[in-house]
Amino acid sequence: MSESVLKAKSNQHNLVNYEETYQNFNWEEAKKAFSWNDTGKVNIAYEAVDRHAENPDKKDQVALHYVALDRKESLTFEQLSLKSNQFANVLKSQGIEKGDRVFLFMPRSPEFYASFFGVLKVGAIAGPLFEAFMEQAVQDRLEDSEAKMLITTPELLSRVPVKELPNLEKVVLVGEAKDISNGYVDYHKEMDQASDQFNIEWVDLEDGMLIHYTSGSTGKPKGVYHVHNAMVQHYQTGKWVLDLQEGDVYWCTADPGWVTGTSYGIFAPWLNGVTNVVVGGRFTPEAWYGALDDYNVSVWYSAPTAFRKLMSIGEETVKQFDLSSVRHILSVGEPLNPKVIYWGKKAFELRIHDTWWMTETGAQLICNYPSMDIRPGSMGKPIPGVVASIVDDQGEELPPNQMGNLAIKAGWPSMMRAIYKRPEKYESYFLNGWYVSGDSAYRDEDGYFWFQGRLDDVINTSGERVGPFEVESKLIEHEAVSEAGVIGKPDPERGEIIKAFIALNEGYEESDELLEDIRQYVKTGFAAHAAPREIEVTEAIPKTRSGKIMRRLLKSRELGLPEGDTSTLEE
Ligand code: 6R9
Repeated sequence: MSESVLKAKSNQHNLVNYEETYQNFNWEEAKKAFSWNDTGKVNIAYEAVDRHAENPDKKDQVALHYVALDRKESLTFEQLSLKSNQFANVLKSQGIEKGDRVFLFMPRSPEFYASFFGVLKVGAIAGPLFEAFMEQAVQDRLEDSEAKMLITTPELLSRVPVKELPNLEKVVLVGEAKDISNGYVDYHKEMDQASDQFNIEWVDLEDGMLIHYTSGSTGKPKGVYHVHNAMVQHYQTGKWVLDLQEGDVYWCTADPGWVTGTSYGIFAPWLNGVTNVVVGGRFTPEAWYGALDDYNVSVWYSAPTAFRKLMSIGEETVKQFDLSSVRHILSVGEPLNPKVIYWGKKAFELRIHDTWWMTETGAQLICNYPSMDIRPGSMGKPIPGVVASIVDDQGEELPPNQMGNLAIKAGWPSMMRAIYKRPEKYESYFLNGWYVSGDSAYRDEDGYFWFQGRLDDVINTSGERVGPFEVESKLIEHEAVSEAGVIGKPDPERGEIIKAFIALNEGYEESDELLEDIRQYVKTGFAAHAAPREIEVTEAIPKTRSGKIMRRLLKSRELGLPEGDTSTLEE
């Protein structure tokens, strides 16, 4: 691994000169791309769908390719526009008004996307939930948001404690609904009767659009509240970072229950008028490579956990598919290990571009651009229009190469506008004009940002600060290791010792020799103090649905403590 910089490959990208754009760009300028700049009328659903449906050159272009085990379907921009109009009419007839919270608890499907835009078209606020949530998780979110309506399927209804939710007036059932009595609405029946013409509700740029619940390190999930204005940044990052161009076929693997699945699974591609692929059902390498191949995907946005899984399967599987259409790959959600980038270079002959942002930030903030040199392990640089820095606990900026709080100058377009009903929680994110992310990082002399860890996960062993990610990254470079999760385990002598949980690649058996070899590998290849004193082999590392290693859970299991909120745990 001697290369330390990966150069940009020019012929397949729209290369934006980063330094120049950073100097000259302002968000006011970006607004000129939108119809509302001329008409004064705003709704993100109009800009993402109806605008293309009204354009004779665009309306018959496929907006959505949907594929799951038992279903395959495509919708043009015009069809998506008409279907969401129909659903907007259903919502109106059921008494939904501007500002109401309407939650969606269902698998990805064409109905999901039609409903989602229907909700936005009436000016209501959408709340997408992961389909795998169990009863308590559903209840917490519907209760806190005082949702008036839920759109779900008959299968998932058993996980909705309707009687415990006094604000919930209507439940729309998508699918064979048996018992349609008061309060329940049959999606297909109502859709069949609804007009496909609808006068969209024009809203204000600062009106509510979306709530995503996200777990903190303590307490109940927080309702992160976003407004229509976010579209400016979804659109612009779609151009700069996703490099979306006319004729692209784009696939973001994220579920809309996660912010990546809305900002970049819905808004960025459709605001840019690009064909969007949605793959339902479970992850298998064959299904994923198959989707890239079948739909000739050109731009692919996924997460390190998925890349690592594909990497562990080996290159033989890759070779069974024609992936030559893919020209740009991106990653988000957790640190992108250098090893994964080098694998990507080999497997796809492409760089994987890391991007950093959060539910609270609404859109990408620190990224690797197609035009930039990539330093594997770095998240890249702030996008134009965004000022990022490293600050101390008083909010004072730190010089290069010093680790501190990763912070962003408050005020970018897609920033959350509230934590629902918790103003003091919202305020607690800001310090001295900075939005403080809760991540620790440093910036090098050339302005590249390097992620170190969530602040609450940093390990202190014998006075040395160790970021679990760096140890995990090293561990998975060992040929036997496929996944790793690292925690600090309290130790009377050292404060904490490093304990690693690992999953082994196929063909490897656990043995004392192997574990010692892995330990030595970290010790000699990374740092002696960072070598795990304890290594435990497990089947799988617990992760959130968005692919983050749940170190908190590893730790409470290790210490025999209550597991706390596990609603975002992947099965
Ligand atoms: C979009 C999203 C946010 C947290 C964030 C950080 C971690 C995200 C990352 C990354 C290292 C990256 N994170 N991207 N860490 N490198 N490129 O993931 O939102 O689910 O709210 O998570 O995820 O710790 O603070 P969210």
